[in-house]
Formats: sequence, structure tokens, C-alpha cells
Amino acid sequence: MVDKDNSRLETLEEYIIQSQNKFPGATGELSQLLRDIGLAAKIISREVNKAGITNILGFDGSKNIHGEAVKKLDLFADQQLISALNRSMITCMVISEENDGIVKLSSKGGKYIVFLDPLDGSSNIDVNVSIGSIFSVYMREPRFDSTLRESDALQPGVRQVAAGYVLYGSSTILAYTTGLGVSVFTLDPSIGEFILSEKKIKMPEHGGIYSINEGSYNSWDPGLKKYIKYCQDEDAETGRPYSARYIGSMVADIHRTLIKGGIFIYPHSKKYPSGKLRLMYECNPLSFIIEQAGGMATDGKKRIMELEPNAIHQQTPIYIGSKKNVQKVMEFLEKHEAVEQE
Ligand code: AHM
Ligand code: MG
Repeated sequence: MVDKDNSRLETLEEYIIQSQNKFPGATGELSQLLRDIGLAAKIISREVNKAGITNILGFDGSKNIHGEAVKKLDLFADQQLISALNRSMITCMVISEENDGIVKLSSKGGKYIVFLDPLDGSSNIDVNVSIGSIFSVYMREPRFDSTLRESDALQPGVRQVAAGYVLYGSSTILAYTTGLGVSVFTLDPSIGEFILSEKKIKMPEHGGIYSINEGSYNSWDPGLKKYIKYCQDEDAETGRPYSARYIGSMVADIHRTLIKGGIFIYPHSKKYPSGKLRLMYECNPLSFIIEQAGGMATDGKKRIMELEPNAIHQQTPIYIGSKKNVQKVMEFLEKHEAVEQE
């Protein structure tokens, strides 16, 4: 925490070690993994900040497994995170948005499996708008044979042992949870360290901001259309009309939601019948963070973190944010589904 007189700053490294010391049996491996991610985040942040002058903006000419053009910074971030995790030999495999199958690391016996969205919000890279990196950590299931399979990675979000994100915004921040609240760190570029800026963050129970890409309005379910209309209606008691904010980088939209409250929605639509966002490396980790801060995340019916995954790149609709806002949209969805079925 930053002292009032600024005399004592707690770094990410110190904080991780102190948190680990609270668990006498801890091996330190998860702490090392988080430090690895912190290091990769600093390198990516440096590159993001000078992207315009180092010719790293723009496409690299190839397409990723989802058929999207790959930008150079996406690849750079992917490589930095994977090699940081590979170096410390405690992660056996990585699943990343940029790679089709599982990426087996050098330590085949490593006990952690890590999901990555190395550079989220890539359509914002070239226009100098906030982007981020997301990570989600699972324990590998113990097994007698040492082979690594994709199915080892398919665990529901409730089994995450850690998750977090880095946001490359007006400053670079790193937020993570290991299930004991959410801590946020801000990168001080002058000393190259992440400094603790807030711990055990609690988000507002209700917020006056809704965040959704309204361009897809025509293909939304009737319940969602009605809910957005509700957000825009006037009502002094609930502070409506709410404000609309949509950055188009999920990390940035979720960070704002964490701090200011409100709701972020990416529903299913004609273009994305199962939703656009990825369960394992976008929705689960960000749901873990939001839940740890007192918020809520569902796919419109079920809790995101309880969804049973069947594919590593699976997509899901998501309704995430302050508890009261999410409960309200669920009421609308349920009510209008019932009406349609009549
Ligand atoms: P990306 O990981 O390839 O950048 O895509 C995911 C992004 C999210 O960050 C963001 O919420 C969403 O796509 C925006 O999508 P859209 O442009 O359809 O609103
Ligand atoms: Mg993404």
C-alpha cells in the first residue's frame, strides 16, 4: 500500500511473498508463477508504450486460429508470457488465444496449467486505446501417466487457483486474485516496479453504467432489448438513465466496472450465436476477479464459473458486474423468455 507520506511502497514481489508466508505449507510455486506474469507484463507494457515508434503496430500478415488477422503486438505478448512461464518450470501447459492447440512447456511435470489472452482488445492497438492481458491458472489433475492432454485443461472456472489481468491504459495496472480478494498494482515506470495501490477491493453493489456493443441491437433477445431500454429510462430512485460506456477491450471495460460499478454485457447474437468472448481465458478469469470483489457473472442463466467447458476456445455470452445490475438483467431475460414460451 502507498503510505500517506510516500515513504514505503509495497511492490508486487513483496506482496506476493508476504501473502505466501501466510500459508505455512505453501511451496512458493504459485508465487513464482505470478512473479513471472508480472515480469512479462512489464516487458509487454514497455513495448505497448513505444509501439508507434518501433514499427510493431499493424498486422503481421498471418491469421490466428479464429481467422482474425494477427497483429504484431499480439504475437509479441504471447511469446513473452509463454517464455516467462516456461523459464520457471512450474507450468506444464499453456492455452492461449493465439495458439490452436495446447502449448506444452519444457516442464512436463509442472503442476500448473495457464490460460492466456495475451493481448485483449486488439482492434484498439492501432488507435492508442487501452488493451490488456488476461490469465487464468489451474492445478493439473494428478495422474499416473505423464502425458499431457487438452482434456486436463477443461476444468470449470470454480477450480481456478488464481486469475488476473494487466491493463495497459493511462497507466499500466495489474489486478489478481487467488481467492482471497482482489489486489491491484500500478506500474511505476521510473523504478520498473508494480506498486500495491489497493487490496481487497469491493465493487459497488449497484452502478449507473451499462456497457454493450449496441450495434448488434437488432439481433438481441427481446428481454435484453427491454433491459437496455430500462437502463435508458428515467428514474431518480435507481439513478436512471444510466450512462453508456463501451471501450471494446474487455479488460478495460471490466476494470471500469470493477471500480465504478455497473454492468458489462456481451450477449449471443446472429453473428455470434454462442457469444463472442472466450470462456476459459476471458470470461472465467474476469468473473473470478469480479466475484472476489463482490460482483456477479452469468451467461444469462448460469454462473459463468460453474459452466462445464467442452473446448479450450469455447465462447459464451456474458452478463457481468455489480450484483444488483446483473440480477436485474437476469429478471428481464427470464421474464421475456417465459412470455415467448407461452
Ligand atoms: P480480442 O481478444 O481478439 O481482442 O477480442 C475480444 C474483444 C474484447 O476485448 C471486447 O470486449 C470484444 O472483443 C469487443 O468486440 P466487438 O468489437 O464485437 O464489440
Ligand atoms: Mg480477448
